Amino acid sequence: MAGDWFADAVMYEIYPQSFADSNGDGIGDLRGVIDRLDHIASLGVDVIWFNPCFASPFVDAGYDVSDYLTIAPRYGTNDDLVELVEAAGKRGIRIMLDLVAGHTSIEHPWFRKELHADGPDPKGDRYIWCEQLPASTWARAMPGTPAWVESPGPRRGYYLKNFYDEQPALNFGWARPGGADQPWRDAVDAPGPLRNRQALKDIIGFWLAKGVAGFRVDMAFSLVKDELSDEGRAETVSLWGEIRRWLDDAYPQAVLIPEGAEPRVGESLAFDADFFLVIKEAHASLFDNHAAGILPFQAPREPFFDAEGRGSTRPFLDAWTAAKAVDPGRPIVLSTADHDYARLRVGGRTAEQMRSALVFLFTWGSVPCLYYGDEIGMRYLPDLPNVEGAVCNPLYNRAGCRTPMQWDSTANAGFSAAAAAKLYLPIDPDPQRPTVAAQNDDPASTLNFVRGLISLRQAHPALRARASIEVLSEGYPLAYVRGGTHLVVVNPRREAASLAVPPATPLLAEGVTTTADGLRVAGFGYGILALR
Ligand code: TEU
Ligand code: CA
Repeated sequence: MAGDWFADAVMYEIYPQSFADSNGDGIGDLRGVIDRLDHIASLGVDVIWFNPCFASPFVDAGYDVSDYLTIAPRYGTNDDLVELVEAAGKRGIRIMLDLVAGHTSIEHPWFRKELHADGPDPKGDRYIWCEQLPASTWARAMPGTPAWVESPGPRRGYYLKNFYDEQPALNFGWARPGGADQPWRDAVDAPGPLRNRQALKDIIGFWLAKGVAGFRVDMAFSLVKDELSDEGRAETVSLWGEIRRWLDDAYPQAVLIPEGAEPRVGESLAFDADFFLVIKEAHASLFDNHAAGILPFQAPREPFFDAEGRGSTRPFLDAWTAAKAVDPGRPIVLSTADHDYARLRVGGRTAEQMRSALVFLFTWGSVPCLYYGDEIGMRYLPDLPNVEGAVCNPLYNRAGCRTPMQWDSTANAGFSAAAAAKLYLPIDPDPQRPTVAAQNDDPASTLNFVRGLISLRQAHPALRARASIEVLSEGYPLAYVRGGTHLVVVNPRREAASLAVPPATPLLAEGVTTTADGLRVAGFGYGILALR
């Protein structure tokens, strides 16, 4: 099947601002990544996904694109990207980019042109405009603010946004601005939507031709707008279907992974049912980190990885089952964390506690995605300034999971030669902060634990995404059999637990002892075992 390589992959997410600054301007860049490829290769990962690195005014950290075909000058040039693709390729690592499909920046020339026009473009509007506020309020607009934004002019009226006001929604077709009894305002094959559809293919093709392996697709569900019925959703799915067929033909190895189309733990699955259909046409789907029940943030319940053992795996297992029902063969990406939420090391979580979470993330039947810095246990920093749209939600500051990578004990933790005050975001001020250099030579470090886990996974196909999962115990401890041959147990709470399991030989374990009829797993213990 097209894009088949992906099912066996381990991903690594790089937030480009914060990885490595090669020219001392205080912001990470592509040359910095090229210089650090040996570290990434040492992890054993197969593919790097970058958050958007295209020209942008960076109101939302680059998720507000002003030119899809040009690397942002702060990160380098298109040639640097090609050099990165080649240098990574030599180490067996592919490069994936982030496709912001549903909206642009207000500074994109497409938007500037429509803003400065007297009225609709005779060739079809690329954005969604209305003269009077429609009855529908588009309740799903993010981040919880009105979806229609009053035009600053000269053009009068309102435009529809996708996220921040500075991110106008692209027009892929939109329905019934006046209410359910009104006709579609722009069918999906109206001139504006057709122009955007072609542009989307052109952008995808442009980067794939440069050797990129695929895209994580930002808000893939958001293309066709109709909050009043499932219709817009169905139209969005068929639009992705068209792109998928074109891709299978032109670039059969390329993958598209939509974000935001997965069932969300804590939200009703009925609500999600039509929502995640978008993944029908994709190569994989992406569960966000708290979907794993790992992180305390935004979960309306205690996470499963809780020292007191107050959580449950049930919401996660339900969401997993629902997503798998759409297509059992399609891989699901589970991340240690990402640029939108907390880190794996949040609150008081210790290295010991992180290890059981990491065992779960790297042996569940998913494609793991390691968020840069999680391999050394960088912590989530509360109370950081609101940089580049980090605060989008009164509950939460995204800057805390976006701080610069901690390489060594030199100035700025080796991230940048700039004066500390010039850094895009501050380095974790904790003098005990973990670094790559310190952990490299420590066999007991989180870094070497992650390396060991990835190499174990690569050595045993039963631990990878394609092999079956049979859950033996869904509470504390969590226990499951992979591929009929490997047993995994994780006990993320403080209290020890026992369970009856078939005889097995440990491959990697901590705090696991054999009892008459099974295993005793100490608090925070884990084991990956070969069934005998
Ligand atoms: O996020 C979309 C999304 O679903 C957000 O609501 C997410 O849940 C939120 O950031 C939680 O704090 C994507 C990107 O991941 C995000 O960084 C962008 O800001 C957003 O799209 C707009 O492009
Ligand atoms: Ca730089």
